[in-house]
Amino acid sequence: MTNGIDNLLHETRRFEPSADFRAGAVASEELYEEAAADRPAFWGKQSAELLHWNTPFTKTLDWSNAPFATWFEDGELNVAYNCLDRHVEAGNGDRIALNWEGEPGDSRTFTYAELTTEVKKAANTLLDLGIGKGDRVAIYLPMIPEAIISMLAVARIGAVHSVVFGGFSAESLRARIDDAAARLVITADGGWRKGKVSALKPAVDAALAIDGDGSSTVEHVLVVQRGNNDVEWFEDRDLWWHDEIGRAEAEHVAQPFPAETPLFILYTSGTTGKPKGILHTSGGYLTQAAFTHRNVFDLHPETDVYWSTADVGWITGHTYVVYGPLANGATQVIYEGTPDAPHPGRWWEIIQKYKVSILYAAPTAIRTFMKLGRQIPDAFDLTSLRLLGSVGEPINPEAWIWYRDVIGAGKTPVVDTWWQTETGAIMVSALPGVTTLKPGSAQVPLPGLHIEVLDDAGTPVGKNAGGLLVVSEPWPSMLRGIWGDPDRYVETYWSTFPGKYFAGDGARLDRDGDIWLLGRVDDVMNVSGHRLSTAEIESSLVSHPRVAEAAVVGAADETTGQAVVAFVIVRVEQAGDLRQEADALAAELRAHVSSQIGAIARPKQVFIVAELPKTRSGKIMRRLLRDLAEGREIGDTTTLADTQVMNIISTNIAG
Ligand code: 6R9
Repeated sequence: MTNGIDNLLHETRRFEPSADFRAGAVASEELYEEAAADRPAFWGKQSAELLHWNTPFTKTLDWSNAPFATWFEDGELNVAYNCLDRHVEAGNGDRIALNWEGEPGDSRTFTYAELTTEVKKAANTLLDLGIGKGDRVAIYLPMIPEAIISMLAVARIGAVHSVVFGGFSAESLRARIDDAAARLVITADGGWRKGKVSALKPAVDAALAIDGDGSSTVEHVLVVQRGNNDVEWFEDRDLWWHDEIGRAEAEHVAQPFPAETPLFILYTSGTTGKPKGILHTSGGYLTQAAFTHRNVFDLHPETDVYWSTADVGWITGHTYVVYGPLANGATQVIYEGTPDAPHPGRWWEIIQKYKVSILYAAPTAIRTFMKLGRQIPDAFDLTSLRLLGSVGEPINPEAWIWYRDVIGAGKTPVVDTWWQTETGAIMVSALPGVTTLKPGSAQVPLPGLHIEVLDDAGTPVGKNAGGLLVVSEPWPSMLRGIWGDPDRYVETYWSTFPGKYFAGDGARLDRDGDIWLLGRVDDVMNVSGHRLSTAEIESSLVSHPRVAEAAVVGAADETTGQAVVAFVIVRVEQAGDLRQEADALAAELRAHVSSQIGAIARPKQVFIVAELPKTRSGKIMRRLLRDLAEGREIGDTTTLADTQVMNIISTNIAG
């Protein structure tokens, strides 16, 4: 047995593109050939075709100061103009840009012309507040149109946004404000979540009061009225969005900026230490955002209705809610609230209402819906869907199949897209209409990218072997650094394998050379000297008909080094009387894994639980489960979406 992933690699289901899909597909086989001939030239061609450059670039990649890259350096463009005005000028001003759905059921629609006007007014407001090129603006908003308007307004004037997810605490917000020295915070009184208003402004007030002497870099707080909850008001600092926008000029001419102008900072947690401010710039980022959004999602902007369920607080919200779709002139849906408010069919109701044709969501959501049962989506008309995407974690083959069968009527392609905050845009994915799909595998690097799997010595592993995922050549939307910390950038990403970008993910190539992601390398277990991946055992558990979701950790074990410990959520429709049967089910699941993968992978313990600890972006925090499995005090839970979850799990296990 080699390294344990064989179970996943024995997945034999294959889905060829249908003739219809192939005939109408945006992507084509030729893209790979073209890109292979000359990568930088390929990206230059894509950029010139997909974007409007006020000053065309004459250079593509400059890697002479590696690992600090520039792309299209002597070109000039305006990112917001590319996402807005040019569509209006091309005669598409009446096309809907945003269909926004509030959690309580209110809705707002913006055409491209209307969105352009709103962004112009917001840009003028920022200028009136003294914000200019290079200044940092923190955005701490719910999923409301103003979040997108703010980001584009900041981009339009050459300033830099730092979006902080609305679920983060005052402390986290303050740390991010300080690190970027933000001059302005854009927030809301509150937003709707799980059926009630969740206040936001108090967190901003608290964040700015943390040092007690008001000495933060923030000069103003611009407040959108959304929750209508009472808020404290600081006269010389706070301004209502509607007052300022109400008196702003509606005309603003976008000025071009050099391609390497910083566009945004987005903080992401490292394994240890303070969050890293990942820096992205303009021309290269927008090129790959637009290219991937068009080709991976097979976007036909005249007819498609696209919905990415991500919050703008995450990279997926930046690239695939704001910049990619709008650069491509897409019509999209955005939704303020949680999937279960006010009822568990809310997502499917939204798809039915807006006739969504392309859905981009996370495996954690899909597995949650699996757990609730297909009767919920089956009650809605989902026939408008023609393409499904997945991002954020490995998607187990069973969840992939469920997604295609239940949500996609057994017909839609499912694209599993691997990428990171740092990569800025999708890196590994099938191309719909071109690639034969394999459930559970992210499959192939996109055209124009060079991705390898290396062993510890830095040698490419070849087919049918596992190792570490690297990006071997610079790419247009790559991070340009860590804000204020160039050494940490070099150390974190470029020193494991000199000259190559170390992603921190384990991966394996199958017999065809397709890529299977195995999770972060810190999730790899070592049981009696065998390397086992959490993803593989989790997939085996999820393939059991009674299991909806599973998380596996390696817990320290005196004899085997580590032992496999599994936490399992049972499907609701098959729950039965769990109290009585938990032991029997645990035994059955241990045997199931053993027969599917081998005795070495058999979990030492299986706990049936009601919840799993997840970050706000839906990634399972295995570190906390490891604490539990090893009988330690549970570590820092502040980044959990629901900080009570660990108590619930501890109680489940004790009971
Ligand atoms: C886009 C995003 C990045 C980490 C990444 C990996 C995991 C993302 C994945 C995936 C397997 C996929 N990840 N997509 N693992 N298959 N399709 O999620 O960015 O929040 O920075 O997380 O997420 O472990 O390294 P980010």
